Order: sequence, then structure tokens, then C-alpha cells
Amino acid sequence: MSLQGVEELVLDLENIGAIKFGEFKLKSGLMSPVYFDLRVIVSHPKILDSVAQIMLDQIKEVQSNESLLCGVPYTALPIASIMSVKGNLGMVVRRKEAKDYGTKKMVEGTWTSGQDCIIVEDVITSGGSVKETAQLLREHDMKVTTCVVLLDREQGGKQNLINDGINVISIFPISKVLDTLVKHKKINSATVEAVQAFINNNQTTNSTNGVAKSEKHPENMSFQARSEMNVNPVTRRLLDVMLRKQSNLCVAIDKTKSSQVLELVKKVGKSVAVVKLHSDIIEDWSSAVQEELTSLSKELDFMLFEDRKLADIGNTVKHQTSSICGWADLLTVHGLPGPGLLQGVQAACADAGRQIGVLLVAEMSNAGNLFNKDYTKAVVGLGEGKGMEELVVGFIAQSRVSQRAGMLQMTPGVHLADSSDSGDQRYTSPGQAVLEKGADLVIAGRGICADTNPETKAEEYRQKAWDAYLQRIK
Ligand code: 5BU
Repeated sequence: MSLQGVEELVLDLENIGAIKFGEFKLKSGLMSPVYFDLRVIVSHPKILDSVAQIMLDQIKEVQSNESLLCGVPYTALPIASIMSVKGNLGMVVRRKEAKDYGTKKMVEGTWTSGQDCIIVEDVITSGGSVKETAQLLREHDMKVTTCVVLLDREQGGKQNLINDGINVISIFPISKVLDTLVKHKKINSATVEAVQAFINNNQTTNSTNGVAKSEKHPENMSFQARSEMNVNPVTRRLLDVMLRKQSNLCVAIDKTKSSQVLELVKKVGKSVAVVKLHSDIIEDWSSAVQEELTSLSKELDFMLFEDRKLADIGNTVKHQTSSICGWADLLTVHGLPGPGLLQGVQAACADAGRQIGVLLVAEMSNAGNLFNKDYTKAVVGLGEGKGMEELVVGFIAQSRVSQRAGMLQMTPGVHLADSSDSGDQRYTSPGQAVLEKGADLVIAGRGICADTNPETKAEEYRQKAWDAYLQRIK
């Protein structure tokens, strides 16, 4: 395509609202002066056709007749489809979530072992989604060395992908978009400066050693970037709830009567991302209570967490889990029995046809616990083990035990006023839990539920924990 054609395409994209300037609140809470929304191009067939053509032209030199295409879901799917038809190249389709639990087929289409597959993406920031797609394709025996991307936000994604052995061909680096729009008087120099400052301040690579910051310090990444990276559907759901509600708060409701539990859920539900229960201490626990909780979780948009801390052989754990995975989204287990326990949970979920996310207890908050460094390390090794990605959401811990961006850390022992209870519990504040202990979510129980006004308290804890998270990723 001629230079003029390329410029025309930038102008067209701006014209249909695929490139926007202003004040945009990203899911992470950060304000961005620029926003790319390529989802709109499906309503503009001529522009979609031009986009596919220009991307196809750019891969001519690296493709062979055998090359396959794979669009990163969802926005790049129509682009990849049109490129596939125009270029007579086969395509494979990556699912975002397994079709059903039993078959777990994540890639559709046919390919041969070692066949080259070019990834097609609309926008890259950190490159996380491309990387995740490449990983999946590689696991399915395809070779991935190239990604063609329409818009590169120039926030380090290219370097991150090069580090992963993927060469990035970008049609429009953001600098080129800015140049074109200034030239055609669509934006002024103040807008350009604001965008450049945002890009400079929000790099996702560590320039000193070229290693992705995200890979070294997941706690410095936004939840949005982590949600884009992670393949586990339960983790993704949890991160999405957190982003929607700007809440990294989990409330622990440790009450013995269902009426007390439900009353508290109604009061604090809107402020929290997760409601944690010990259903085995609720005297009148029943399927009606489960149903009411499930419907409240939908209405008030939070996930349900059973803190049962299972620790037995696989067969027993399977039976125990089967009564939990019908209603809970998250479940704690101990690592002590080893991988058989996780397989037990997995088997129960498969039978029930409902996936639950597991959190392994890697450290405890209470004084006198018998956890030690070696055990914690072994538990983390278990959770990060091969084949566990679909099941394990993260760890319950008092420090940053895992360096995986896809693993979430939940930290209990959080209270705004007290440093301990009358027993063995030890507390830190929500801010300390996030900034010093590395918590992604803080778990607070009596600090909220024993207060005379749990509703206001929950909101206070939410705000403090979320502010600390925003400070951390700055
Ligand atoms: P509290 O009221 O904020 O102290 O409640 C803390 C909750 O977290 C409670 O349900 C405990 O069972 C749970 N917990 C914890 O306090 N410490 C730990 O290390 C683990 C769980 Br694991």
C-alpha cells in the first residue's frame, strides 16, 4: 500500500472512532489520553478489507505457502479471517476459554507438527495476549516466530515479544499515528505531548536489562495486564470483577447463622470482589442458602470463596469438593498431601461440569504456625506445576511467594484498628498488606463484620486497599 494509502487508513480509523483522544479511564484505573478500539471496524467492511490487505502485504516476506494464521481473540479474529481468505493461508482459531470442561480443546483447525503460525493482533501494549497465544500454539506443536500487529502502543510490547522469540511487524507504531494526525490537523501538539508522556511513563519493559518488568515483578503490573496474560478462566473472571468494581477486597464472613451471613453479604457485597465463607461453621447451611448466596453474587457482582483448606488424599478431596464446587468459585486447599489432592479437586469439577479456582495455603497469618520456608517453596512449586494452570488461581500468603504474573496472592490477617485478636491472629493494615506484603487481594473479616457499620467500613477497606494497589503499579 502506498504511503498515501497508509495515511488514509489512519484517518479512516480516527474517523470511525477506532482511535480516540481525550481522557479514558482504563480498567486498571489509570487515565489514558489515547484509546484504541478496533472492535468497531467490523461495521466498516471497506476499512476492514484495507486493514487485512495491508497486514497481509507486510507478512509477504516472512510467510511461506505453509504458514498458518491465528488471530488473538476476539478483535483480531475477523482481520485474520479476511487475511486467510485473501492470502489463501490456512487459519487456526484459539479459544479464549475451553469449550467445555471435558474436552478442553483450546485450538480449532488442523495443522502439522512444527508448522509455522503467524499471530495476528489488533493492538499491543505489553504484548501479553500475543505471548499467551504463542505459548498455547507452541504447546500445540506449532512454530511461532512472527506476529503482525496493526497498532503498537510502543509501551514495550515489541521488546517483550522479541525476548520471547517473536518478531513483531507493526503497521502503525503510535508515533506514526500521531505524526499523521498532526499533519492532517486532527490533533494538536498538546495532545501529542500528553500521549508521549503517558507512553514514556507506562513502559512495560525494564530498559536496563531488556527483561520484561512484568515477568520480574508481577506486583508492579496492572490487574488489566495480568488479566490479558492469564489463561485460567476463573482468574480472569476474578480480575475482571476486581477491575469492574475497583475492589481488591475479600470479606471474610465468619458467622454461624445463615441469616447473619446473608444480612452482611447484602450490606458489604457491593464493595467487595470476593465473599469468603467457612460454610461448615454455618449451623443452618442448606441448598436454599447456597442459592440465595449465588443469586446475591450475581446481583452484587462478587465471587464466592469457600475457605475449607482441604488436606487429604485425592479420593476424599474429590468427595469433599463435589459438595462445594456447585456453589463456590474459589476454594482453599493445603499443599501437604501433594498433587493427588489437586487431581481430586479437578475430578470433582469435571463431574460437576463447573470449574472452581484453587488457592493453595503457602503461608499463614497466625502466631505459632508451623509453616517454614522450605514448605512454602514446595507448595508454590506444586501450584506452579505443569498442568495446574487451569485450576490454580494463586496462593494465600503473607509475602510475595510467587513471581508468576498469573498467580494471585490473597493475604488474610488484615485490620485497620487492631494488631492482633484475643487469640493467635496477627493483623496488618490493608495498605501494608498490599505495599509491603505484596497482596493482590486483602482478606478482612472482623475488622469489617464486627463493626457497628459494616457497610461504611467495607467501603473504607476497599478504598484503602485499592489506593495502595494504584500506588504500587505507578
Ligand atoms: P479476621 O476476622 O480478619 O481475623 O478473619 C480472617 C479470616 O481469614 C478467617 O476466616 C480465617 O479463617 C482466614 N485465615 C486467616 O486469618 N489466616 C490465614 O493464614 C488463613 C486464613 Br490461610
